Amino acid sequence: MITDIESYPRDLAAQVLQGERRAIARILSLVEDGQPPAREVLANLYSHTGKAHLIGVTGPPGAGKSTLLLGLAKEFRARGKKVGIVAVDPSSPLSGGALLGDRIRMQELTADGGVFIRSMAARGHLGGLALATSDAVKILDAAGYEIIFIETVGAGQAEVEIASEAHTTMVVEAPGLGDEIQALKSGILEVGDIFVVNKSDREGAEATLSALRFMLKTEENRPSSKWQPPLIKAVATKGEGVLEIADALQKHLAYLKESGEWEERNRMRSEQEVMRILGAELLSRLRGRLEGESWAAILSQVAERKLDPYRAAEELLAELPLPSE
Ligand SMILES: Nc1nc2c(ncn2[C@@H]2O[C@H](COP(=O)(O)OP(=O)(O)OP(=O)(O)O)[C@@H](O)[C@H]2O)c(=O)[nH]1
Ligand SMILES: [Mg+2]
Repeated sequence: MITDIESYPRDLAAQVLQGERRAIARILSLVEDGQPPAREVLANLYSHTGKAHLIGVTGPPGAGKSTLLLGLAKEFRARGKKVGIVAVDPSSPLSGGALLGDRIRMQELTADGGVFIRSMAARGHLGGLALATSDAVKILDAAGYEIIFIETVGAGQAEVEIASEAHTTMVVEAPGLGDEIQALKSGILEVGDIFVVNKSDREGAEATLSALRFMLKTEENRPSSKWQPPLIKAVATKGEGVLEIADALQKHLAYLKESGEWEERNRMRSEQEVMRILGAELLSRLRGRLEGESWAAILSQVAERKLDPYRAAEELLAELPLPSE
């Protein structure tokens, strides 16, 4: 029982470090709601993070990402790893929307405590979903989950950003999504480390495979890296391809460590995170300084075309005690 308010964040952090599931769930909710004690707890956990292999999983809605992740979680359990899954604002949340069969499989998986699955929203988090997600990942990392999957839907800018937070990015495609593949070109192709064509039991799988293979061969789509992203065929519902994907993930981890990219990606992630927090904090403090009315007044002047947005930003910035440029 926790009674002392002062020591609450420390106690909660200690329980998370022990891997206590109820404490993990509690702090995850505090993070989502943007509750102040969350920062205290995170501060106590931070030095214990940095061990987990973070894997971003992205792709169009319904491609089979969640189904694939349940299979991968089971496979990595068999390989002796603890697995965390964070589903970011999913259109079909793992808990509520998942099919009955999936729910039963989920319960089997999480029963021994070796798998932790959580859907994230960002109800009150200052920095939005991206920051809430990286907080959630840190919590699971500190709690001893060695492999953490971060599932995002789509291939837009936000998803690319969240995916690039990870050490390894896995792109899951499915047949019959020709237009999606075109959209892939614009971002995810550059950040993808492993490509999966799921639903290979469906018509059109070969066409999707060769389209992707062709795009991956086109050198200008890829950054200069020694890693050649594998393209793997899968049928998540039958567990086909899961072994190959698990092997590819472990191979990529080994590559990152050997090449020094592990440290490089970690440094980049830390920098991005601090910048995000700084941006969110500055904005929130600025809003706190201004009367609600003057903020609204300036914004309506912009809407009425009486003030241009750059000058509006200048006027708002003038409220902060910073030397202006
Ligand atoms: N035929 C076939 N169906 C599959 C396969 N993998 C998944 N499905 C089905 O496709 C549907 C969507 O699967 P999910 O795993 O929820 O897909 P998702 O990408 O996580 O979906 P969102 O999170 O909503 O974007 C479910 O009905 C799955 O049973 C597959 O390999 N073959
Ligand atoms: Mg899903």
